Amino acid sequence: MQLQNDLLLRAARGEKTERTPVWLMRQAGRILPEYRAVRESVSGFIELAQTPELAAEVTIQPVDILGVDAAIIFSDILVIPEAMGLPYEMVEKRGPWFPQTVRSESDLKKLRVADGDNDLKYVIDAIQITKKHLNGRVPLIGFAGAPWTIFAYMVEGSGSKTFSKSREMLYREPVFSHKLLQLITDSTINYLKAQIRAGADLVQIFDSWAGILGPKQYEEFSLRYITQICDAITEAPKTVFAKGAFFARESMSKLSCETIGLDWNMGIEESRRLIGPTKTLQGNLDPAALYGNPDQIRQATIEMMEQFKGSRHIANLGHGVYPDIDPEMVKIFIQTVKDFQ
Ligand code: 1CP
Repeated sequence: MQLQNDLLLRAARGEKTERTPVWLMRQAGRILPEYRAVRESVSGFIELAQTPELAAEVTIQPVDILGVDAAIIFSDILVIPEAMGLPYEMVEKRGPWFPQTVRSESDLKKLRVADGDNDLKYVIDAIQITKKHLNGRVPLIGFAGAPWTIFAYMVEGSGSKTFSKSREMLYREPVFSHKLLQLITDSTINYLKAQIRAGADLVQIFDSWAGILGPKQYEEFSLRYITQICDAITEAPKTVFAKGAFFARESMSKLSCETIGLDWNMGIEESRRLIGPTKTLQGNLDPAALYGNPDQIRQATIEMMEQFKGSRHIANLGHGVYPDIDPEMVKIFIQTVKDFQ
């Protein structure tokens, strides 16, 4: 189906656009009262994500209510470990928790390479329903976690400030670590290809825990696998967002992806210099800027837009929108991007 608004895809490919497209990481499941209403009708996050009609409904809410130029499918990066045989729970107000972890060869033997169409059928169904309901209004973004970030949760068993058990594994068991990372990578490639077949117009890889590795380990245990994914996915444009990986920007310019996401600690002009002119950059307003008053938000957004001006850009925050941000302030950010000349 022909898209009515394909700004995101054209900006990703480096084509001319009338204005800069804008969307927000974590736009679907956090800030909207309309989301919370749907969320309260089910037992929790997992039931919502596994009910395709409802997942499609909350995916489209930000398009209707906020006016963003893309939808992102409502799911989580942790559906991959589950599809590989490691189930998770979402503990209210605390986040993900895995009853079992993966720390030995015998744990590894219990895992399988996920098949996107079968093991993650509920996401694939949700994408198809979302595409139907969107009816070509805006592109739909599919996503997955980067292998290193997924590895960190599978070894640790939950979120963590330091992910010291996962990082311990890289030092003590590098061979085991590479085996697990390869298994996650193969699953992720299957999953992203299935998302694109189902209708995802662009895919984003979230390396949320990139910044806790040093530069050398980041090359060996993360970028190597992101490279495999980018090389394998040729069916749609790819965005790589590696939070905190300021040290890897030059290396990332060699990835076969169209767009690189910047967090708000990364200088815009410096990033453009390090990455070069051949990638689109996405980001990177400080999510906390949306706690400001409307004038402050407009000014911060214009300052950001001026620094990107003239080069390939998709406007976004530098990380996911915080759950207690007022949706009216998000609308001011979006409108300011749309009005920017
Ligand atoms: O918010 C959206 O737009 C909906 C889709 C979405 C996405 C893109 C969800 C739903 N999760 C994600 C990605 C995600 N999940 C990332 C990568 C992006 C980022 O860095 O923010 C990460 C690291 C996760 C893992 C995760 N899931 C956490 C973080 C825990 C930690 O270690 O700090 C948490 C709290 C979740 C739960 C979750 N995921 C999504 C929702 C709506 C929720 C809340 C669950 C609920 O409603 O109870």
